Amino acid sequence: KGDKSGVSSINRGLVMARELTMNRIFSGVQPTGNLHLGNYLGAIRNWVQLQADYECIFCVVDLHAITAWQEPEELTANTREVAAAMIASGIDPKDNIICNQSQVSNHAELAWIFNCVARLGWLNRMTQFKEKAGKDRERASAGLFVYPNLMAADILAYRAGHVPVGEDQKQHLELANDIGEKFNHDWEVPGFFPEIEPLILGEATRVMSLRDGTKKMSKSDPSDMSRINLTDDADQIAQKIRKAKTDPEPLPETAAGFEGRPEARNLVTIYAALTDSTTAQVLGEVGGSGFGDFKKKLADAAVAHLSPITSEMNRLLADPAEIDRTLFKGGEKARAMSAPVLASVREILGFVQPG
Ligand code: AQP
Repeated sequence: KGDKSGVSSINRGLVMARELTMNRIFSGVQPTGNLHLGNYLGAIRNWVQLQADYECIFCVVDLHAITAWQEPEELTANTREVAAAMIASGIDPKDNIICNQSQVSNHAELAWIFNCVARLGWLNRMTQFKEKAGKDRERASAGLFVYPNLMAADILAYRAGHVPVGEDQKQHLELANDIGEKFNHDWEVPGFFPEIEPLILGEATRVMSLRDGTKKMSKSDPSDMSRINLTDDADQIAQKIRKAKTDPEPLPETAAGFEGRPEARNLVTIYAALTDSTTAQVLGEVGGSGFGDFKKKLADAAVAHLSPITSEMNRLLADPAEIDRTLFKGGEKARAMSAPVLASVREILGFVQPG
C-alpha cells in the first residue's frame, strides 16, 4: 500500500472497463486430450450461442494443461484438436478470439501477481486440487496448486464479466472473485477488476461418466467407455451408449423418480440436452419404458448431433497450418486486448515501466 497520487490513467480507465465487462466473455478448455461430450454440452455448445451477444475470448489453455505432464507432440495435437472442435461446433474465429494461452504472456504475468494476492488458505480449500493431487499431494506440481490463480488471470486480464463454464468450475470462479476483490481493496482501486458472473447454462451442466453416474465425465478417466469423445465415430458412440451402466427398473415418469438412480438421470439429461428439450419433456415421452429402446433413441440423437461436428473437425485437422494461423491471429488480438489492463496493473503496483 502507499501513495496513489501517481496512479493517473487508472480512474479514466475504470468507467470504460465497467462498460466493457458487461458484455465480455472469457472461457477455456485444456488441451489434455479426449475432448468429450461433457466439455461440449457443459461449455463449447453454450459458447456458440453466446457469441452473438458478447465479445468473446475462447482459449485453449495450454499453460493449465502442463500442471500435469504432457508429451510435447500430444500437447500440440490436442491444442489443434480443441481449436478445431470450437470452430467445428460453430464458433466463428473472425468475430471472436480463438487463441492458445501460451501465446498471450499477459496471462502468466498477471497470474504471478495473483500468486502474491491469493492466500494459501483459499487455495487449500479447492476441491479440484484435492481430487487431482490425490493422496500423493507432496508430488503434485506447484502449478496444479496455483491453477485457480492462473484461471483468475485468464479472465481478469480482459476484465471479462462473464464466464460460461460447467458446474465443476464454480468454486474456482468464487476464488477468482476473491482475488479481484482483494486486489481492488489492497491497492485502493475499487471496481478495477469487475465481479465475474459464472454462466452455468443448459440442461447438462454436469455430464456424468457412462460407467458410474456419481462421477463426472472426464478426459482423464482411464476407461474410454466412460465418455463419448468428440472424435468417436457413429459405431463407437452407439456401442458406448449400449454398454452404459443402467439399473433394472424402467425409466421414471417424473424427475423425483431419479432418486438413487444417477445413471438414469445422466442418460435422460444428455438426451434432453442433445434434443433441446427439458428433462420433464423427455420423461413425458419415455417415462415407463425400458432402457433398451431409450438407449437406441439416445444413440441416434448423439450421432445426429455429433457426426457433423466430428466430420468438420477432421476436415479442419487435415490442415494444421491453417489452425495454427487462426491461433496466431487470435493471440495477436488477445495480446492487444489485454495489454491496457496489464499496463494499468503495472502502474497500480508501482512497477517502473516506459513512460
Ligand atoms: N462432465 C462435465 N460436464 C459438464 N461440463 C464439463 N466440463 C468439463 N467436464 C464436464 C466443462 O468443460 C470446460 C472445459 O474443461 P477443462 O478441459 O478445462 O477442464 P476439466 O473440467 O478438468 O475437464 P475434464 O474433462 O474433467 O478433465 P480432467 O479429466 O483432466 O479433469 C469447463 O467449462 C468445464 O466446466
